[in-house]
Amino acid sequence: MTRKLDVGCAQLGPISRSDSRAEVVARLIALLEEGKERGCQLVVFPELALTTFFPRWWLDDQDEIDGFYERQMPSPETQPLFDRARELEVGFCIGYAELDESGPETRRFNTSILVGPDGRIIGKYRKVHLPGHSDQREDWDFQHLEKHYFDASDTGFPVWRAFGGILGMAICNDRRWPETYRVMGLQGVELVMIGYNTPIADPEVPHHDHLQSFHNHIVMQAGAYQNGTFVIAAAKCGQEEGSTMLGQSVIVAPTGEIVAQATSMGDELITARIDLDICADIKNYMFNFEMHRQPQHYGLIVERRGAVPPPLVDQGQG
Ligand code: ING
Repeated sequence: MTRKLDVGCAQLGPISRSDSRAEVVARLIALLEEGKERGCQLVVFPELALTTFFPRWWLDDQDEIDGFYERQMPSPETQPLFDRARELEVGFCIGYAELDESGPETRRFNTSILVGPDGRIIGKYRKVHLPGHSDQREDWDFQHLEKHYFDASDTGFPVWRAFGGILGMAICNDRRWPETYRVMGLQGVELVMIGYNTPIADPEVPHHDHLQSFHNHIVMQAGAYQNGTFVIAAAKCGQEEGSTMLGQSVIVAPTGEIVAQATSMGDELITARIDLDICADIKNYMFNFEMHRQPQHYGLIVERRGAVPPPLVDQGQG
Protein backbone atom coordinates (compact mmCIF):
# COMPACT_ATOMS: atom_id res chain seq x y z
CA MET A 1 0.00 0.00 0.00
CA THR A 2 1.57 3.31 -1.06
CA ARG A 3 1.55 6.17 1.39
CA LYS A 4 0.03 8.85 -0.78
CA LEU A 5 -0.62 12.20 0.91
CA ASP A 6 -2.49 15.12 -0.65
CA VAL A 7 -0.69 18.28 0.42
CA GLY A 8 -1.17 22.00 -0.05
CA CYS A 9 1.33 24.83 0.07
CA ALA A 10 -0.48 28.06 0.98
CA GLN A 11 1.48 31.09 -0.18
CA LEU A 12 0.44 34.39 1.35
CA GLY A 13 0.59 37.80 -0.24
CA PRO A 14 1.58 40.82 1.82
CA ILE A 15 0.30 41.39 5.35
CA SER A 16 0.17 45.04 6.35
CA ARG A 17 1.34 46.37 9.68
CA SER A 18 -2.25 47.43 10.32
CA ASP A 19 -3.93 44.15 9.34
CA SER A 20 -5.78 42.62 12.27
CA ARG A 21 -5.37 38.97 13.27
CA ALA A 22 -9.00 38.47 12.27
CA GLU A 23 -8.34 39.76 8.75
CA VAL A 24 -5.34 37.48 8.38
CA VAL A 25 -7.06 34.46 9.92
CA ALA A 26 -9.88 34.90 7.41
CA ARG A 27 -7.33 34.62 4.58
CA LEU A 28 -5.79 31.53 6.16
CA ILE A 29 -9.21 29.90 6.54
CA ALA A 30 -10.02 30.66 2.89
CA LEU A 31 -6.82 28.88 1.82
CA LEU A 32 -7.58 25.96 4.14
CA GLU A 33 -11.09 25.66 2.66
CA GLU A 34 -9.66 25.73 -0.86
CA GLY A 35 -7.27 23.03 0.25
CA LYS A 36 -10.17 20.90 1.45
CA GLU A 37 -11.98 21.44 -1.84
CA ARG A 38 -8.88 20.26 -3.69
CA GLY A 39 -8.52 17.20 -1.50
CA CYS A 40 -5.66 18.31 0.77
CA GLN A 41 -5.06 16.49 4.05
CA LEU A 42 -2.33 18.92 5.12
CA VAL A 43 -1.68 22.59 4.27
CA VAL A 44 1.59 24.46 4.95
CA PHE A 45 1.49 28.19 5.70
CA PRO A 46 4.46 30.62 5.70
CA GLU A 47 6.77 31.85 8.45
CA LEU A 48 5.25 34.59 10.65
CA ALA A 49 1.96 33.97 8.88
CA LEU A 50 -0.13 36.07 11.27
CA THR A 51 1.62 39.41 10.93
CA THR A 52 3.72 41.55 8.69
CA PHE A 53 7.45 40.75 8.75
CA PHE A 54 8.11 43.15 11.63
CA PRO A 55 11.87 42.36 11.98
CA ARG A 56 12.32 44.74 9.02
CA TRP A 57 11.94 47.64 11.48
CA TRP A 58 13.77 48.81 14.60
CA LEU A 59 10.83 49.38 16.97
CA ASP A 60 11.01 51.09 20.36
CA ASP A 61 7.44 50.79 21.60
CA GLN A 62 7.36 47.52 23.60
CA ASP A 63 3.57 47.31 23.39
CA GLU A 64 3.74 47.55 19.61
CA ILE A 65 6.50 44.93 19.53
CA ASP A 66 4.57 42.57 21.83
CA GLY A 67 1.54 43.00 19.58
CA PHE A 68 3.29 40.97 16.88
CA TYR A 69 3.65 37.91 19.15
CA GLU A 70 1.20 35.21 20.25
CA ARG A 71 1.14 34.52 24.01
CA GLN A 72 -0.80 31.34 23.47
CA MET A 73 -1.63 29.08 20.54
CA PRO A 74 -4.42 28.82 19.72
CA SER A 75 -5.26 32.28 20.96
CA PRO A 76 -8.78 33.71 20.84
CA GLU A 77 -7.93 35.35 17.53
CA THR A 78 -6.50 32.18 15.96
CA GLN A 79 -9.01 29.73 17.48
CA PRO A 80 -11.29 30.06 14.41
CA LEU A 81 -8.48 28.65 12.25
CA PHE A 82 -8.08 25.61 14.53
CA ASP A 83 -11.85 25.14 14.73
CA ARG A 84 -12.26 25.28 10.94
CA ALA A 85 -9.34 22.89 10.44
CA ARG A 86 -11.01 20.41 12.79
CA GLU A 87 -14.34 20.79 10.98
CA LEU A 88 -12.64 20.20 7.63
CA GLU A 89 -10.35 17.50 9.06
CA VAL A 90 -7.34 19.18 7.43
CA GLY A 91 -4.03 19.47 9.25
CA PHE A 92 -1.76 22.46 8.88
CA CYS A 93 1.67 23.86 9.63
CA ILE A 94 1.95 27.54 10.48
CA GLY A 95 4.65 29.97 11.51
CA TYR A 96 4.20 32.73 14.08
CA ALA A 97 6.07 34.88 16.59
CA GLU A 98 5.86 33.13 19.97
CA LEU A 99 6.04 34.93 23.31
CA ASP A 100 6.76 32.26 25.95
CA GLU A 101 6.00 33.35 29.53
CA SER A 102 5.91 29.79 30.91
CA GLY A 103 9.32 29.99 32.58
CA PRO A 104 11.17 32.35 34.94
CA GLU A 105 12.12 34.60 32.03
CA THR A 106 10.02 35.71 29.05
CA ARG A 107 11.39 34.19 25.87
CA ARG A 108 10.59 35.03 22.27
CA PHE A 109 10.85 32.64 19.32
CA ASN A 110 10.28 32.50 15.59
CA THR A 111 8.09 29.40 15.83
CA SER A 112 6.30 26.87 13.65
CA ILE A 113 3.74 24.26 14.72
CA LEU A 114 2.27 21.17 13.11
CA VAL A 115 -1.47 20.73 13.77
CA GLY A 116 -3.33 17.46 13.13
CA PRO A 117 -6.70 17.04 11.36
CA ASP A 118 -8.30 17.04 14.82
CA GLY A 119 -7.01 20.58 15.45
CA ARG A 120 -4.53 19.45 18.11
CA ILE A 121 -0.89 20.59 18.07
CA ILE A 122 1.38 17.63 17.19
CA GLY A 123 4.72 19.43 17.44
CA LYS A 124 6.50 22.74 17.78
CA TYR A 125 9.75 23.95 16.20
CA ARG A 126 11.66 27.11 17.09
CA LYS A 127 13.90 28.62 14.41
CA VAL A 128 17.57 27.67 14.74
CA HIS A 129 19.24 29.89 12.12
CA LEU A 130 18.36 33.53 12.90
CA PRO A 131 19.78 35.63 10.06
CA GLY A 132 20.63 39.30 9.83
CA HIS A 133 21.87 41.49 12.69
CA SER A 134 20.89 42.62 16.21
CA ASP A 135 21.97 46.26 15.95
CA GLN A 136 20.09 49.04 14.17
CA ARG A 137 21.48 49.82 10.71
CA GLU A 138 20.46 53.50 10.36
CA ASP A 139 21.41 53.80 6.70
CA TRP A 140 19.44 50.76 5.51
CA ASP A 141 15.95 51.02 4.01
CA PHE A 142 14.97 47.88 5.90
CA GLN A 143 16.54 46.12 8.84
CA HIS A 144 16.77 42.37 9.33
CA LEU A 145 16.49 42.12 13.11
CA GLU A 146 15.56 38.51 13.85
CA LYS A 147 18.58 38.25 16.20
CA HIS A 148 17.14 41.23 18.07
CA TYR A 149 13.53 40.05 18.29
CA PHE A 150 13.96 36.29 18.78
CA ASP A 151 15.85 34.01 21.14
CA ALA A 152 17.96 31.07 20.00
CA SER A 153 16.05 27.83 19.45
CA ASP A 154 15.72 25.33 22.30
CA THR A 155 14.12 22.64 20.13
CA GLY A 156 16.74 21.81 17.53
CA PHE A 157 15.27 19.90 14.58
CA PRO A 158 12.81 17.26 15.85
CA VAL A 159 10.64 15.08 13.61
CA TRP A 160 7.23 13.54 14.26
CA ARG A 161 5.35 10.51 12.97
CA ALA A 162 2.18 12.01 11.50
CA PHE A 163 0.02 11.86 8.36
CA GLY A 164 1.42 8.39 7.63
CA GLY A 165 5.02 9.58 7.45
CA ILE A 166 7.92 11.22 9.27
CA LEU A 167 7.55 15.00 9.19
CA GLY A 168 9.80 17.88 10.27
CA MET A 169 9.80 21.65 10.15
CA ALA A 170 12.26 24.42 9.33
CA ILE A 171 11.86 28.19 9.01
CA CYS A 172 13.17 30.46 6.26
CA ASN A 173 16.93 30.93 6.70
CA ASP A 174 17.13 27.36 8.06
CA ARG A 175 16.46 26.17 4.47
CA ARG A 176 19.81 27.55 3.32
CA TRP A 177 21.84 25.40 5.71
CA PRO A 178 22.53 21.76 4.78
CA GLU A 179 22.70 20.85 8.48
CA THR A 180 18.97 21.57 8.75
CA TYR A 181 18.02 18.77 6.37
CA ARG A 182 20.74 16.34 7.45
CA VAL A 183 19.80 16.42 11.15
CA MET A 184 16.23 15.57 10.15
CA GLY A 185 17.47 13.19 7.46
CA LEU A 186 19.33 11.26 10.16
CA GLN A 187 15.93 10.85 11.83
CA GLY A 188 14.36 9.49 8.62
CA VAL A 189 12.41 12.61 7.66
CA GLU A 190 10.16 12.23 4.60
CA LEU A 191 8.54 15.69 4.49
CA VAL A 192 10.11 18.97 5.61
CA MET A 193 7.60 21.83 5.95
CA ILE A 194 9.13 25.30 5.54
CA GLY A 195 7.72 28.82 5.66
CA TYR A 196 9.73 31.82 4.51
CA ASN A 197 9.70 35.62 4.37
CA THR A 198 12.56 36.56 2.07
CA PRO A 199 13.21 40.15 1.05
CA ILE A 200 14.63 40.40 -2.45
CA ALA A 201 16.96 43.22 -1.43
CA ASP A 202 19.98 42.23 0.63
CA PRO A 203 21.79 45.47 1.56
CA GLU A 204 25.03 43.62 2.27
CA VAL A 205 25.22 41.89 -1.12
CA PRO A 206 22.98 43.87 -3.49
CA HIS A 207 24.62 42.33 -6.55
CA HIS A 208 23.05 39.00 -5.55
CA ASP A 209 19.48 40.31 -5.38
CA HIS A 210 18.72 38.90 -8.83
CA LEU A 211 19.74 35.45 -7.56
CA GLN A 212 17.21 35.24 -4.70
CA SER A 213 14.87 32.84 -6.50
CA PHE A 214 17.75 30.68 -7.76
CA HIS A 215 19.23 30.45 -4.26
CA ASN A 216 15.78 29.82 -2.78
CA HIS A 217 15.15 26.77 -4.93
CA ILE A 218 18.68 25.34 -5.19
CA VAL A 219 19.04 24.95 -1.43
CA MET A 220 15.71 23.18 -1.03
CA GLN A 221 16.14 20.97 -4.08
CA ALA A 222 19.57 19.95 -2.79
CA GLY A 223 18.30 19.40 0.76
CA ALA A 224 15.43 17.27 -0.52
CA TYR A 225 17.61 15.12 -2.78
CA GLN A 226 20.54 14.68 -0.37
CA ASN A 227 18.19 13.46 2.35
CA GLY A 228 15.49 11.72 0.32
CA THR A 229 12.69 13.92 1.59
CA PHE A 230 9.84 15.98 0.21
CA VAL A 231 9.94 19.71 0.91
CA ILE A 232 6.94 22.01 0.99
CA ALA A 233 7.94 25.68 1.16
CA ALA A 234 5.37 28.46 1.51
CA ALA A 235 6.32 32.11 1.02
CA LYS A 236 4.83 35.29 2.37
CA CYS A 237 5.50 37.49 -0.64
CA GLY A 238 4.79 40.59 -2.67
CA GLN A 239 5.15 44.24 -1.79
CA GLU A 240 4.86 44.14 2.00
CA GLU A 241 5.19 47.57 3.67
CA GLY A 242 7.50 48.71 0.90
CA SER A 243 9.71 45.62 0.95
CA THR A 244 9.56 43.28 -2.05
CA MET A 245 9.35 39.73 -0.74
CA LEU A 246 10.18 36.65 -2.79
CA GLY A 247 7.35 34.34 -3.84
CA GLN A 248 7.82 31.17 -5.91
CA SER A 249 6.57 28.79 -3.21
CA VAL A 250 7.28 25.19 -4.14
CA ILE A 251 6.66 21.54 -3.47
CA VAL A 252 9.86 19.56 -4.06
CA ALA A 253 10.20 15.77 -4.49
CA PRO A 254 12.95 13.64 -2.88
CA THR A 255 14.57 13.55 -6.32
CA GLY A 256 15.01 17.32 -6.09
CA GLU A 257 12.44 17.90 -8.82
CA ILE A 258 10.00 20.76 -8.38
CA VAL A 259 6.52 19.19 -8.34
CA ALA A 260 4.51 22.42 -8.10
CA GLN A 261 5.35 26.12 -7.98
CA ALA A 262 3.33 29.24 -7.26
CA THR A 263 3.09 31.72 -10.13
CA SER A 264 1.54 34.70 -8.40
CA MET A 265 2.72 37.15 -5.76
CA GLY A 266 -0.41 36.81 -3.64
CA ASP A 267 -2.48 34.31 -1.69
CA GLU A 268 -2.18 31.14 -3.75
CA LEU A 269 -2.58 27.44 -2.96
CA ILE A 270 -0.46 24.95 -4.85
CA THR A 271 -1.11 21.24 -4.32
CA ALA A 272 0.31 17.82 -5.04
CA ARG A 273 -0.40 14.18 -4.32
CA ILE A 274 2.92 13.02 -2.92
CA ASP A 275 3.89 9.37 -2.43
CA LEU A 276 6.00 9.17 0.71
CA ASP A 277 7.19 5.72 -0.35
CA ILE A 278 9.36 7.22 -3.12
CA CYS A 279 11.65 8.65 -0.44
CA ALA A 280 13.04 5.12 -0.21
CA ASP A 281 14.33 5.35 -3.79
CA ILE A 282 16.85 7.89 -2.47
CA LYS A 283 17.25 6.77 1.15
CA ASN A 284 17.96 3.14 0.24
CA TYR A 285 20.44 3.75 -2.54
CA MET A 286 22.28 6.96 -3.44
CA PHE A 287 21.92 8.45 0.05
CA ASN A 288 21.82 5.27 2.08
CA PHE A 289 23.37 6.91 5.15
CA GLU A 290 24.14 3.66 6.97
CA MET A 291 25.95 2.24 3.95
CA HIS A 292 27.81 5.31 2.68
CA ARG A 293 28.30 8.02 5.30
CA GLN A 294 31.70 8.31 7.01
CA PRO A 295 31.08 10.27 10.22
CA GLN A 296 34.66 9.71 11.39
CA HIS A 297 35.64 12.35 8.81
CA TYR A 298 32.86 14.83 9.54
CA GLY A 299 33.96 16.00 13.01
CA LEU A 300 34.59 19.61 12.00
CA ILE A 301 30.92 20.05 11.10
CA VAL A 302 29.98 19.83 14.78
CA GLU A 303 33.20 20.89 16.47
CA ARG A 304 33.82 24.15 14.58
CA ARG A 305 31.50 27.18 14.19
CA GLY A 306 33.47 29.44 11.83
CA ALA A 307 35.89 28.47 9.07
CA VAL A 308 39.59 28.22 10.04
CA PRO A 309 41.89 28.26 6.97
CA PRO A 310 45.30 26.53 7.20
CA PRO A 311 48.23 28.70 8.41
CA LEU A 312 50.18 30.68 5.81
CA VAL A 313 53.37 28.75 5.09
CA ASP A 314 56.46 30.77 4.12
CA GLN A 315 56.83 29.46 0.57
CA GLY A 316 57.52 32.91 -0.76
CA GLN A 317 53.76 33.27 -1.10
CA GLY A 318 52.16 36.64 -0.25
N1 ING B 1 14.61 35.59 5.65
C1 ING B 1 15.73 35.56 4.81
C2 ING B 1 16.10 34.19 4.26
O1 ING B 1 17.07 33.55 4.65
C3 ING B 1 17.68 36.93 4.53
C4 ING B 1 16.89 36.16 5.48
C5 ING B 1 18.66 37.63 5.03
C6 ING B 1 17.39 37.00 3.18
C7 ING B 1 19.45 38.40 4.22
C8 ING B 1 18.17 37.76 2.35
C9 ING B 1 19.20 38.46 2.88
O2 ING B 1 15.40 33.80 3.35
C10 ING B 1 14.40 34.96 6.83
N2 ING B 1 13.27 35.30 7.46
O3 ING B 1 15.17 34.14 7.28
